[in-house]
Amino acid sequence: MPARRVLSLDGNWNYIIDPYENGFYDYRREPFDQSKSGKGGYYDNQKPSSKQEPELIEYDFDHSATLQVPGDWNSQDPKLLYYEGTIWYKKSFSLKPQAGKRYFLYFGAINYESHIYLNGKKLGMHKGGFTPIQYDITDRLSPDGDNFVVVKADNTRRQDEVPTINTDWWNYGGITRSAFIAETPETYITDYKVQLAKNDPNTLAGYVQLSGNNKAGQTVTLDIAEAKIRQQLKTDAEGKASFSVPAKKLTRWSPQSPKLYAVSLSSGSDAVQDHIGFRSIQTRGADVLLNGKPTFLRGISIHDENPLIPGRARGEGDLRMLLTWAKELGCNFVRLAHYPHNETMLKLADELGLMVWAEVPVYWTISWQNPATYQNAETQLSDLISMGKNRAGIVVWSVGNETPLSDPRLKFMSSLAKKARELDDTRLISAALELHRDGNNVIVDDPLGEYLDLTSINEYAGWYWGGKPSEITKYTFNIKYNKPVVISEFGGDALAGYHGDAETRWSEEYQEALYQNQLKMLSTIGNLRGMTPWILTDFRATRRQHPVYQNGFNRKGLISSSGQKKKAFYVLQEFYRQQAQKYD
Ligand code: GCB
Repeated sequence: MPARRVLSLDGNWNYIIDPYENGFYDYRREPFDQSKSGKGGYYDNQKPSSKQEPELIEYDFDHSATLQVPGDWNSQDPKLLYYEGTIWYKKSFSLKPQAGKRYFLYFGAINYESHIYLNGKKLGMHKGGFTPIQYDITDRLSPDGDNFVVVKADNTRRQDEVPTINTDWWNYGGITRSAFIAETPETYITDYKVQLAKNDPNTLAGYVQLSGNNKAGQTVTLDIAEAKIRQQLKTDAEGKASFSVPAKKLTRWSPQSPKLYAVSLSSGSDAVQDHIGFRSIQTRGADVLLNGKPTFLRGISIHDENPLIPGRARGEGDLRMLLTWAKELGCNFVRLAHYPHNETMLKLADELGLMVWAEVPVYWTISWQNPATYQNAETQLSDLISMGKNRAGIVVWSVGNETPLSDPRLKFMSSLAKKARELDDTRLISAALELHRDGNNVIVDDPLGEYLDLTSINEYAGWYWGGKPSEITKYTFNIKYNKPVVISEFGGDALAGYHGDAETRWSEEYQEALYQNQLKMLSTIGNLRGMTPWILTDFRATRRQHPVYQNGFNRKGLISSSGQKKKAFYVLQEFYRQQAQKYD
């Protein structure tokens, strides 16, 4: 519900570090919130009552320190840098509910498992560190206006979760994205989709969904004033109004001209506004067609991290900085790896003219055989698609990254790919695949490729295999599918300011030579239609232990953790300049 924020909950939240989960379990390890009274946990936010003898209460939010929301906890207190476990957050707020209104509590993201309580009562539990959480709290607000919300955030890594225990990024915990309360009328617009129809770029198609007691038989108005589109629709018994409107004259969104239209939807006393772009994306043989015209995806991979903090990006300024760097590199495309990024990021990409590859954290070795793990991945995928479906920039849904071949994995991944297509057949479906080698032959024949629109591989010649950068041009690619090839990763670490020759690992010159030779090698792939090298900026990664060159950072960034551009940045920039000349 970001369109109708009424009360921001961003800012200071009191917090309690609770590695033993004393605020959740009693001394017999039974959860307080499952007990008869439901009481006893930190979510009670209990205070000694003044009249009686002072009760024993062994916590006190109001005298505890504070953390900033949005923001991970790791980067806000040195003792939390490596912390994995539970932290309790509390914020008091005043809001008097008005008759005839509904109220929703919204969190952009909480990593990873969250239990959320309002005024001492549980609203629910959510898993997944990168997707929004929302509860209807209309009947839970206190009539006198004094309220408090308590969140148990737990970033413990577990094998059966999504992602699983092993990743190559920092396990930032906490309420990492904005929190707020939204207010709506009793009957309200809960969802909408306004996009060009599949295979018919001259038609706008979509729906508006109402919720609430009077959702059936209501009039809904779709208004795109600038395009002189105004339609009155009627909702069906389920509160849904679908539409299909001629849209020949709409200016198409593209990176060269990222045209967005002000779209307004209203019904009764409710109204939402959005800025939406319209474009088509398809493949034909080896080509990616944007608005019917072949394009080359000049991309870069990005984590949701501001390397200068360093920590999770905390607001629009951080996100704009990342995308401005991508534009400076000459990109028309970004891979938002390896999990759903902030909704603000998706909107900024629309505004700045960047196509987007959006991904779910099905990364490396997930528990392929566990049905709950699959369900979790599918829910995260559905939430991502739901959040991004009106964004013109998003052209690719990626269902995972570098997942090792096996039958259970193929079943899991192909089911996810089918699900993505079922939820949204107007965008391309992909996944970052692996390769295998036979001599100088690089072979791509992962059977998952059948289910995907692009052939995307992560390929680390010159870093993890293949010898020195100068040796890699001997490799040739043997790719089973006649589809556009978009190389989802290549790269190597370089410590900014460390210089050597082209064979000195960790030096800027090594990374520069690696990019030069990678681009030569990849240019021999006939179907090459894009790439998202790894990665725009250095980022924190626990696996990266070298005390001199890494120091807890993956240094494959083209920009360092202090914002310095490395030599390889300019190699890719020049290559993209040439591609833009050819295609734009
Ligand atoms: C990969 C992963 C990425 C890592 C990168 C690396 O293949 O997809 O998450 O960070 O390699 O640096 O090794």
